[in-house]
Amino acid sequence: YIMAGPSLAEVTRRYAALTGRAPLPPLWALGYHQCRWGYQYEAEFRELAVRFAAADIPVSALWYDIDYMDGYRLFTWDRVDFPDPAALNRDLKAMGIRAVTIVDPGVKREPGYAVYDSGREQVAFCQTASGREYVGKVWPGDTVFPDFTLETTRTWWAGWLTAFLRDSAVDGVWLDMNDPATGYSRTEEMRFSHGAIAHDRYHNQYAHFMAMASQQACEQRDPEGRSFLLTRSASAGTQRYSAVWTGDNASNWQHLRMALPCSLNLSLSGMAFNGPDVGGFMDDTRAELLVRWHQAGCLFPFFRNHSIRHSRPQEPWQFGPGPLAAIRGAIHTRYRLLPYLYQCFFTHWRDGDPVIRPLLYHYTGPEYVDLDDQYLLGDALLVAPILHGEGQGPEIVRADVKMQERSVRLPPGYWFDLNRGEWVEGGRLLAYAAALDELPLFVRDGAVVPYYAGLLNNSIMDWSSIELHLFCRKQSARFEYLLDDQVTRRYQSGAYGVARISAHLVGERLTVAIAEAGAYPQDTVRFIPVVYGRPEVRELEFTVNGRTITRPLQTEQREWLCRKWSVRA
Ligand code: NBV
Repeated sequence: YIMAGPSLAEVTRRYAALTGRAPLPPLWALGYHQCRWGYQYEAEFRELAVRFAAADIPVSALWYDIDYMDGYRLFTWDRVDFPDPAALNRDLKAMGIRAVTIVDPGVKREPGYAVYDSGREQVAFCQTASGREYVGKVWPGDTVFPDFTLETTRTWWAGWLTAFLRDSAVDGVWLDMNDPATGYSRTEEMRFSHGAIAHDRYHNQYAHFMAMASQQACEQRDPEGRSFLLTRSASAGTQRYSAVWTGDNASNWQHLRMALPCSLNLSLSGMAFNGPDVGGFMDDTRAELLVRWHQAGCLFPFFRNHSIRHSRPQEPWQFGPGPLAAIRGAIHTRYRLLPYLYQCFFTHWRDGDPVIRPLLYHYTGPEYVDLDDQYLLGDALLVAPILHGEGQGPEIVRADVKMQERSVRLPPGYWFDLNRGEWVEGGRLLAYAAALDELPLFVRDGAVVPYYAGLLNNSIMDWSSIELHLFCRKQSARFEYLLDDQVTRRYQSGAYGVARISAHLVGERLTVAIAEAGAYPQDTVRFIPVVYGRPEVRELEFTVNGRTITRPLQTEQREWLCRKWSVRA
């Protein structure tokens, strides 16, 4: 296939059209996720929910790594450590916290274990050239591998997984070791189609077919709803079934810096829903690194804190009140901007544009070509995280506060600095210093940023009122807000609408017009305009679906509204 473009955006969109676009995720999957290899007891999960609430940090999902299983047997629970997983997960869900379990492909080779027996009976496992079951060595010991390239195997797998998700009240599936990792056994000997097809043919697609089978399970379990899967390996097109994370990184600054180009390249390669292990997986993280990692990652499509067993624990509260406040700020920023993030996913699904983008996606010039330490969320928000620690780069002290400095490439035009609350002129490289609790964040002139202003309570959110944060310096602002039920897959058959929003300022008057069209009921969302950086505005002329009201702007709406993220709640 040749994708002629000519622009990077056109190439990306065409590639996405060819290989498929990521569907809209369930809203909870866009929140903050807490994971760790080593969480092992029911009490730990209950305690996590309590600690998050006490720390005033929303969390949308808790993750079960391999230790929840009985002897690493797929689709089982260790009933000593988790006597009633369904009850536990239902309790968590009532608090707005979903459960995600790891599911590896390897099935314990153990006659009498029902999953193995039924797979063997259906000839569902990969074979060697001589027609024997291919045996690897993974967590449960001798392990066989489903041949996901066979439709019959996918159906068999989906049957087991559907029952498991339903019976244990689990909402998301984490696909690991699907590269496939076979331990000490030679991977090349694993063949497909009852031994007829050599390993190489499907090596790179093993995870792809596993994701396909697993998504089938999610849809069987909830035919109307949206699935959430996360996979370590993937191939072109896997984005149709699963999100991707970037695997086992390490807790150091170099890996934090690498997370940006890694996620941006995945994004350009169609994998719209992706992100790294925030905080770093291997080795011990540290306070400053953990904070900066949360800031860098809080606007990535996928946002999960994960670490290896026996490493230093890295939940947000592990390093005392200062780092906790800074991490809380980053996570709150995420939740406040969820409506904007959701819109970015929606346009990805509709048009193929990635959720996060290198600046090169929208701006041409040699200065953008190698720029991989800052990124755009959608086309309006520029994120330039601090990627070095104390003593590693330029540092200044302002009013007794230590700040790390970096340069930010601001494209031409005006940008609103969300930390300082002021307009800055772009078209230049800006030296920018940020305290530990600051993430350098800029909004383009002419942008509308949909913003969640309600209560923060894990994944329980009410999106019936949405603030429209308007950034008009020289430009009028425009936005297409896509409307749908946010729960089902009906948007895929056209059941969505669009609210066309435009805003401009003349003298003291702000004029905002919203016109809804398309296959979705009108007036389901109450939009509330909020203006940034224009203190002279006194009056609002607001037209929604043909009805106009004119009224003085409330003080709150006239003021600069970007309070520090953490106090916004
Ligand atoms: O299941 C344990 C880990 C998991 O935590 C990690 O995220 C995966 O990338 N898994 C790898 C297997 C351990 C390999 C050393």
